[in-house]
Amino acid sequence: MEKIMEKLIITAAISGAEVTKEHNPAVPYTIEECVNEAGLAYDAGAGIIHLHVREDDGMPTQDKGRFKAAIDAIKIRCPDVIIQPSTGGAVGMSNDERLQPLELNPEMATLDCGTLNFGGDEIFENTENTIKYFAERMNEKGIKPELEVFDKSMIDMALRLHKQGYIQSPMHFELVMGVNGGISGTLRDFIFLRNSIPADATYTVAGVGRFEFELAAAAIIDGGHVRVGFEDNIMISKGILAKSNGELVEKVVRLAGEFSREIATPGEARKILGLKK
Ligand code: KMH
Ligand code: ZN
Repeated sequence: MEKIMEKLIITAAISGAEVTKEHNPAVPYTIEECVNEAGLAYDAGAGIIHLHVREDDGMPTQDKGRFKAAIDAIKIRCPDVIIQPSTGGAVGMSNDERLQPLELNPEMATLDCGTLNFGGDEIFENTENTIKYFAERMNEKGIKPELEVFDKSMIDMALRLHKQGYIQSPMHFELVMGVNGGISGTLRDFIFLRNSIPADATYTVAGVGRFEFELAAAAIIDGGHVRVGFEDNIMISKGILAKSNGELVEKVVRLAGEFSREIATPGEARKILGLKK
């Protein structure tokens, strides 16, 4: 029997912690720039804003006050959008530093499910105990984790922690593919990952760099969900910088239209993901 496809949830990862204005001048640093980029992505069809924040000079921070300022301002511009703060932060931050945005009681937040090389000498560290600690903090507050996996082993870790009661069903995975140090962004590996998650789980795919739109198309066809944004990719097409996160979201909306996949509003995204609000 043919599976009924849910509407497509588009997440915009508007800034990240690694990409800078030197890579693309439209990468947002100030609160005003964040609001503008979130707003353009929302207008184009994004239901979720995956949020990292920075100081005005571009330095990544997990400061609770800075997150509050950004979230409050984004909510004025995009009243119903789902704001999903990062608990990954930037490489080298301590666990408690990374966890600060949870104090603001967001509906969702990322939960990174393993350690990986992050290019050069950088290691993005998430030990088993760190993942358990983060999951417990989210459970206490009823915050839905988006399970960020950069490799197949991280899906296995999430499934083990699910069995142990740290992570509840239905699980929602973020398949981040093409990071230097993680799984590749090939179609073969996409199929491998998506076939490795439970049948009642949902997923969003985030293809890094040139993989962004190929994997978006694959997820649109497969019934999955899509993340785009400057955190993952700064190009609208080969050699051409995207003018905004909104332009990246518009391209996903066009692709979805070609396959008659409707776009979920934030309210519909909440229902699909089982968010409480
Ligand atoms: N910036 C990376 C080290 C997340 O948002 O949870 C971690 C990251 C994952 O971006
Ligand atoms: Zn992130």
